[in-house]
Amino acid sequence: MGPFGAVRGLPRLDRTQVMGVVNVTPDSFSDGGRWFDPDAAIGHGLALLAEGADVIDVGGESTRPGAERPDTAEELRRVLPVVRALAATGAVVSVDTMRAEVAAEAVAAGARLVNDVSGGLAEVEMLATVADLGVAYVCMHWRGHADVMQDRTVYADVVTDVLRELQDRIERARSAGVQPDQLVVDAGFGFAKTGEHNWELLRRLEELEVLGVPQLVGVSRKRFLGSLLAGPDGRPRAPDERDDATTALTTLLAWRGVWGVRVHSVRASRDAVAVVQQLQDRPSG
Ligand code: PMM
Repeated sequence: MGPFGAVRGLPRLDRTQVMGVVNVTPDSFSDGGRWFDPDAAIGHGLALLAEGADVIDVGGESTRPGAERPDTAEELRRVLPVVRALAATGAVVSVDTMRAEVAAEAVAAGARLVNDVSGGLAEVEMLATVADLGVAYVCMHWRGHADVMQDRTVYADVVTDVLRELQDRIERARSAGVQPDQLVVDAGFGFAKTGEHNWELLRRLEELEVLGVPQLVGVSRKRFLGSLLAGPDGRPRAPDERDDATTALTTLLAWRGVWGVRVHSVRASRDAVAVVQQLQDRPSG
């Protein structure tokens, strides 16, 4: 993989980008509502920036299997103050939303990247909105909202099926006017995928390179890591105790040259990226 592709409006780095997660939600699986209060969320974003985050991803909707959706007004209420405050520091801020209106308002508040886990499927207006906004766009592989996604895990071959579906999303984005340098793709780990699907995608991630688009990987604290690390009683390891495994994956992904990783524990992943960079003779940055 690599070289590390240029994405519109974002600094070009000679290494894997580290995106830090700020979930302004009452019910995310990974951090259980700790940053639901806007001031707490802003403080957490600043802490992640101090740890070396290249991008802060602010989301107001939990995508946990079975989660209920907030309405648009509530989602705006959650994310806008956080996006505004973090963008005002000069940080690169991403908004994690499936709604065109939230994307547009967040960009007006200073966001430079729209992270749409539905890849344009949740709202038809999203792709044209992103084309108009002219900002970077993460197009993720997705097969339905949280209430149904775990019923949609049938693949003939998960890698070739995800590849084909992502190709279709990219073509739709391009037809709506999204330019090639706006695009980042994401295989959507844990979204309509079993644990074995996630591992197979990770083993064969290079196959998605034919898309010719920088790739973001979001595996941090996900359930398949909890299952891998289950205790003798068979119970999955708790989400906040999955960071070491997450960092192991960051190391491997950085070694393979992925464009970016989306993680909760930023410092550990930044350190892993620095180690890889040093070993690959690309010190600095
Ligand atoms: N995962 C979650 C939310 N947003 N966005 C992208 N691009 N990729 C992901 O894998 C992804 C995402 C769900 O996890 P969280 O509770 O850690 O936010």
